[in-house]
Amino acid sequence: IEWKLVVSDLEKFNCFPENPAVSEESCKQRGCLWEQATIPGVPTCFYDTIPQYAASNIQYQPTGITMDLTLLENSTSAQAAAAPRVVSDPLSGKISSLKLSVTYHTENMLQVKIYSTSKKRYEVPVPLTIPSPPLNTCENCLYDVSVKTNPFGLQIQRKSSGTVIWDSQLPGFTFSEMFLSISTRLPSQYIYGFGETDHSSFRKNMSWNTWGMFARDEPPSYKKNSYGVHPYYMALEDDSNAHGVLLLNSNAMDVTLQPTPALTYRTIGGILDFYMVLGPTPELVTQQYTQLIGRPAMTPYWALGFQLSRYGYKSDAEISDLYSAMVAAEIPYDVQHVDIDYMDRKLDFTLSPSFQNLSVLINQMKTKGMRFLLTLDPVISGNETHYFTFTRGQEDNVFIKRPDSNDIVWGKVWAELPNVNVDGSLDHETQLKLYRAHVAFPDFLRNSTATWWKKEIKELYSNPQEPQKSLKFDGLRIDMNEPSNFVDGAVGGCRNDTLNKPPYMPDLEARNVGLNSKTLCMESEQILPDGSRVPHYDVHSLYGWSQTRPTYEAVQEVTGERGIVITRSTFPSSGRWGGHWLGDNTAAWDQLGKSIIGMMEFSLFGIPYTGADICGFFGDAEYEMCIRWMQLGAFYPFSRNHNTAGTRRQDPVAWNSTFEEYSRKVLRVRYSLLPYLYTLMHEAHTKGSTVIRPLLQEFTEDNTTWDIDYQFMLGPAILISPVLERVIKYLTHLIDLPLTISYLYWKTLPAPLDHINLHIRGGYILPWQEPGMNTYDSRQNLMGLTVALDNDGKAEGQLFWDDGQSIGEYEPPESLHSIQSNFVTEAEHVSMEQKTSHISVSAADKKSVVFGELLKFHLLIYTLLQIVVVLVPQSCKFLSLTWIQG
Ligand code: MIG
Repeated sequence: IEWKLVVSDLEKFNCFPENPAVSEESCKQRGCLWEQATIPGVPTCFYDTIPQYAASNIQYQPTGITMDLTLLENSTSAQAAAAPRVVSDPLSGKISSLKLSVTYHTENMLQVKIYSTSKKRYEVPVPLTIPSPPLNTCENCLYDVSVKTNPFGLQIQRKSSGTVIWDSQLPGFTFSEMFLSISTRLPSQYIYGFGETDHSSFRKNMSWNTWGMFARDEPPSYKKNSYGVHPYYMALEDDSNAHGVLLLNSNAMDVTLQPTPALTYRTIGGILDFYMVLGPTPELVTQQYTQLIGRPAMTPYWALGFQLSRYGYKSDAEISDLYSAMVAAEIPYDVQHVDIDYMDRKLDFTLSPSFQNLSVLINQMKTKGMRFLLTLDPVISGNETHYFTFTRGQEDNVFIKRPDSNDIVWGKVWAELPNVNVDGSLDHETQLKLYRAHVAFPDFLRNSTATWWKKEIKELYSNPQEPQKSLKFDGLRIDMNEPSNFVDGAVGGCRNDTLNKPPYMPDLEARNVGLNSKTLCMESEQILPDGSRVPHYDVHSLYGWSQTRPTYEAVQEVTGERGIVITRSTFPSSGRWGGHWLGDNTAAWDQLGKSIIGMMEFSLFGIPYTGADICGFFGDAEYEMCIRWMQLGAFYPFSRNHNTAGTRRQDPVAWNSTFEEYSRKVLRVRYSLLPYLYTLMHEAHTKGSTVIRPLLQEFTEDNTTWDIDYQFMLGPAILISPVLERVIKYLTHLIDLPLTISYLYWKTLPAPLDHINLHIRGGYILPWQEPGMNTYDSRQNLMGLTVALDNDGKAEGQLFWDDGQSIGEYEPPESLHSIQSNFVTEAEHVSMEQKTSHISVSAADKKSVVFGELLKFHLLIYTLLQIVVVLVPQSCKFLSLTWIQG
């Protein structure tokens, strides 16, 4: 008789994640159960239920719990731990005594930290904002935590509903030197987040899917880990409450989602440090999450203008022609980018002979109100003779070196050798050999590096030797900061197999090569701000994060203005200093929809200033697709048309007059809505609210919105329904549209090629302004409010207005305060602390509303009202108010 333990598929937790085709023998050797699976993805080798750690010394305090976790002597894994390490089993070598602490930080936020006491392990150096003073009682907390001892696990419950949002009383909890794993049950099938990876839907597919996270120069493509790392998800509970969970860990990891519903984290270093926020609404979840990781940077007004870029501009003259053509076609645009083309042989802080007039061009365009963004790569060539950027970096000891040595870890990226004639027809390998320079990677975790980097940026802006070469940029784009490397590891190879090919290799693109694939050797030494030395293995995914802050500070220091930084690689809290473009997408129809999902995810990650390369980066864009993309991209917070070298031009003046007309039309809509968008960015900065808003954030009660990712909202009041497919003249899917959006609502919406469907939600007042050629112009124009009443005849809205570019408190000018206080008499409330004027129109009596002494008007129910406000150019004073009905 053979005894068989019956475990239902849903209760199987993978015991052999490194090999889905594991043999029965190897599985059993590890002490796990084996059964052939019929459903794809269900693990064949899974844990039994024998507990591996026991909790003891459990101390309950008013604001937390502490306990010891001890590896059980008789557990199979303990035997494995004692046994010699066979085939470098990642599950062997468990740490026998751990500590677990639960800290109730606020009524809606708690931390669960599992760490080792015997040996200090690496912890993520990202500063978080823990609200102080600490709680002294958790009576009003939204959550309850209980400890299960046999088997050990934690349960976290939402008090109000009793829903268990976290339950780790599951097999497989492992804490060893280079493999940490924990599983939890989830309260529902509605999980959002985890990045940066290309997802085909906003809601995560729960059918046994694994996603890897490790920063990598990898164009978005299904399931591949790309540029940034965000081990964060938001969950919707079945009754519409929402919560968020961050695993603060920067090591390479993967996460498996299974329909139980449950998830498993597997990371290969650091500790297990979770932060949970309890909402209970999705908007509150993001607000609480950004309170913890830091609120997003305030964008200048111009950064919300349309932007043009491409890789492969041949000269400054080409950009100058483009600008003239845009002006002639009267298409609004604010920001011109220059890619690495402006550099001499792609060396940071140098100027190409073909761009000798760039500085003149920048200065000229700026007199017309335009703005400029330059690209910088992190790497610095070591093959030059008089290249101060490198020599000063050497003097200041900023470059990453091999451990315990003075040898720079050399890589190869774009930078070219001196005196080579670049022949673009050569293949990548030959190019690498023949003309790519050896480059060093600055270690941005060191303060000395930040100081050096700022100085180099300053000289780019104000060139001391050749002042006529100074480039008066307004912001910087930092690329290749995963960091990307064209050789795996280093020139000359890596020297530490354990770190580059760890016992457990997460489900990553690097899987077949090693973690050093397309980046640095994992043993490369980095120095934390506290002076401690860590291998690149631990901090790899923080590289882009660590570059963003010094770059942003440099932009502000040299320009004296608010400025922006756009970074390719991000980590939780990057939004405090930068925005993010969604990377190297493709000129293909399926990418339009994916860009919406990408933006929604970065909304959750606290990085609202995002957008994809409009019309696609790789490949030649097609006419109709590019029009549809211009229409969609006109509602990206970061709205930029950009493509790669060698592809056909796709900017609005590259096609024909119809293309120009349609681009003008939709960009004029964007520009007219900029006061609203700017107010949203300010709310994101001060309150952490989302800008690109999935419908579920606003209509959480209606669970049909929980799966919608082909339409999105801009803040609470505008719904955007783009055309995402070829030759669709009518959208039919708006049947799902929540009924509260009442204006311009039909079941099917005509969608001819010149048209994108927008809805204004009843109950909201939108500030608007006549569009101009750029925001410098538009800000001088007439301003107004569009009032869309709800069914009770009420509407409310907000406007944040300041000079749009100063660093600091972002306060509206005095005059605006005083004028707006006139509204207070009848407005419901105006919150001056928030520096936001809250104009609330109350027309419950359906008669008249008096705005101070300035304005009297009747609100007609079910009518869109336009209130026209005239601003005196520059000074932001209201001159007079009139209103136009209908
Ligand atoms: O290996 O600077 O994502 O926007 O145009 C490609 C050249 C390097 C990648 C960026 C892209 C940029 C390109 N860069």
